[in-house]
Amino acid sequence: MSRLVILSNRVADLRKTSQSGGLAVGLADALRQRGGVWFGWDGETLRTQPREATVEQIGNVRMISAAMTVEDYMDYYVGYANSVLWPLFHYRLDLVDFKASYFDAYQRVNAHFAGLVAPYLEEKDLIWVHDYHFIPMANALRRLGSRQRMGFFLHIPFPPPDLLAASPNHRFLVECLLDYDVLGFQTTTDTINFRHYLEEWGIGEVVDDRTIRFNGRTITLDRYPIGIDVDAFSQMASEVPEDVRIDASRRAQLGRRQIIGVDRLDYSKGLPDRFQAFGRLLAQHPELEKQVTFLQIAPPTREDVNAYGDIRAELEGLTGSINGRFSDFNWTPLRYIHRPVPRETLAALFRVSHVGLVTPLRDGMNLVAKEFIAAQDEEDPGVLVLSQFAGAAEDLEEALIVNPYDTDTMAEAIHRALTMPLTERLARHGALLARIAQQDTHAWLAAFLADLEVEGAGAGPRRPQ
Ligand code: GDG
Repeated sequence: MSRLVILSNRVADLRKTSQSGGLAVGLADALRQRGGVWFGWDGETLRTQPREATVEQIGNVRMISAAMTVEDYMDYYVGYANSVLWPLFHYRLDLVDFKASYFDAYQRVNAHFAGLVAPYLEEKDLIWVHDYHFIPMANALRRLGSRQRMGFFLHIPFPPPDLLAASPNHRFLVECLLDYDVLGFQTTTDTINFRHYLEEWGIGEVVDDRTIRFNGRTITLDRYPIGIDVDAFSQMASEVPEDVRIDASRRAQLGRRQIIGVDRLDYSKGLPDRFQAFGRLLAQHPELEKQVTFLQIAPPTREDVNAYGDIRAELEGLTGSINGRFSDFNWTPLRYIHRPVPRETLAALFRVSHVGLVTPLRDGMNLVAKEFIAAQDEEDPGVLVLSQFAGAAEDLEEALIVNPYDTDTMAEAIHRALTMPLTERLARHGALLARIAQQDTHAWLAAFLADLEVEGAGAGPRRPQ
């Protein structure tokens, strides 16, 4: 079995992966099984560029992490990655800030990181690059002479050709993606968008749904829907901590049901529209007074990007106006937590909630949707309300699927979820649970690595260096 080399924006702490998300655990397991390297940014910014990365050997895995300069952080991480690619790939051209200095930094940092990791690569390694921060990584490594098989997985959506074409660097980005041997997307829609782009711009040759020829090489392209470790998460959710249990039983005594939302505070997650839908629900259904509460957990992220400050101010305003209008001395309808919550608490909160709201305006997959399903009590499950624009909606069709821009209909879907009879809840939840168990994190890893490992595929002549 070949060694595995993973490159991702951040590396997880291999000694503490039980505390992190399922993705980190899954990748760490795959690394331990095969041995290899995990490379990423260490989260530090420095005044000057350190020449070397920090290397730590943990069992058969070498963890390599590197700092970046303040300038690179501002132009590459805050700039190109999160003020150009993130909004562009989430269909938000209005928020994109194209700057030549951002694009320069993107290429510079990828080349620099490639130089740091290259000395640790072995000839037979499989190299797996993750996400939009590192699109040019294969190109940068190939320039340094790396000939290993390389795969790329995009965790976020791939936009339609016309949207992508708004970027001055669209051709560069796509040609960099074609430097990989395996290209993985979350959904069928993403793979269609990618193939359409190639056809419209006359780049390469689309041989069939899974195969592209480019510069004499063969590239495998597919959807690999990411999942969670269903058993581990439902086990965690069933161990409800004391404070969550007390809170839930107090609510039960009052006959009050809980709606829950958990998202990084990101404009792609559709939080203002969701808050408005909750306000609409209370206005349209006065009988719900004191019968329902909505708990939104939205920890801060990427606070150095301007658009994230705007969304925070908007949500604080909406929370105040909804609570000001509907609260009573013994009822606060909307509780909004702008801090991270421990994973164990989250899992238990999902379990004691009756409705899960996952209503992004655009999302690669959305793991919260899958975590909510896994956390439910199988005999008395809650209901998932899911945006049609989350990648997860492609497979989770038994959720109540909503258009997050349509607040009236979203409010009605929440009402339907709150009043759904047990038999319907059981039928929907059973189907959803089976689906997420089938498409779990192990299936995702196995499918991607099987394509990356295929002997001979993509081994045609490389692009001239
Ligand atoms: C990207 C793509 C794709 C959230 N708040 C807390 C917390 N979380 C955890 C959730 C979940 C994870 O963070 C978020 O994952 P999502 O998939 O929902 O969204 P992104 O962060 O945007 O992830 C997405 C994903 O990559 C994987 O490919 O699905 O589409 O955008 O696990 O539970 N965890 C803790 N405290 C919090 O307050 N502990």
